[in-house]
Amino acid sequence: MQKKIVILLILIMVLTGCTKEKPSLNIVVDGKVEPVDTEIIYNHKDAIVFPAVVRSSGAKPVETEYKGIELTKLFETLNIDITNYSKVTFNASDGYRIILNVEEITEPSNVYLTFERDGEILKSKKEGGNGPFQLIIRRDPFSQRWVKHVNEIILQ
Ligand SMILES: Nc1nc2c(c(=O)[nH]1)N[C@H]1C(S)=C(S)[C@@H](COP(=O)(O)O)O[C@H]1N2
Ligand SMILES: [Mo]
Repeated sequence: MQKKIVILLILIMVLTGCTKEKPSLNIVVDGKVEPVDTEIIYNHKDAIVFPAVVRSSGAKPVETEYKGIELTKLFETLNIDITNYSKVTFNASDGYRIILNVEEITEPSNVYLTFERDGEILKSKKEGGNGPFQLIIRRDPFSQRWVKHVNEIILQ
């Protein structure tokens, strides 16, 4: 009887472990797909917390705090010189996509890749969240271009 319970518990642990996807992000530079070590994002020394007003359809605007890394700083860490490019495409796992000019990204304190909201790691789409990574454009008060579930960044 006890043995059965132990086996059942192990089975549950294995199954839940398998269904929980690891956050992933790819950067495409010069046509080459480079997976980003997500620990670089989570542990970045320049990650900051900033206030943001979230406007989600069918809900009142909510004042929140996001934590994230300014995109220019992430590119610096990855040794990518963004000034060699003109456009950056952000793709999300649900097919959503936006394209930004490099000038908009290099505007100081504007474009952030975020991973925490109000002190909690962003949940994936599957878990009902906006994450695991969400692009936030702080100078864009309407959040159409705040890309939820970003999983690919293409430099062109
Ligand atoms: N991945 C993804 N990001 C997205 C969207 C989307 O459909 N998918 N919708 C955009 C729009 S139009 C708005 S207003 C905000 C908020 O979307 P929500 O109302 O679905 O929360 O997210 C933006 N980012
Ligand atoms: Mo929207």
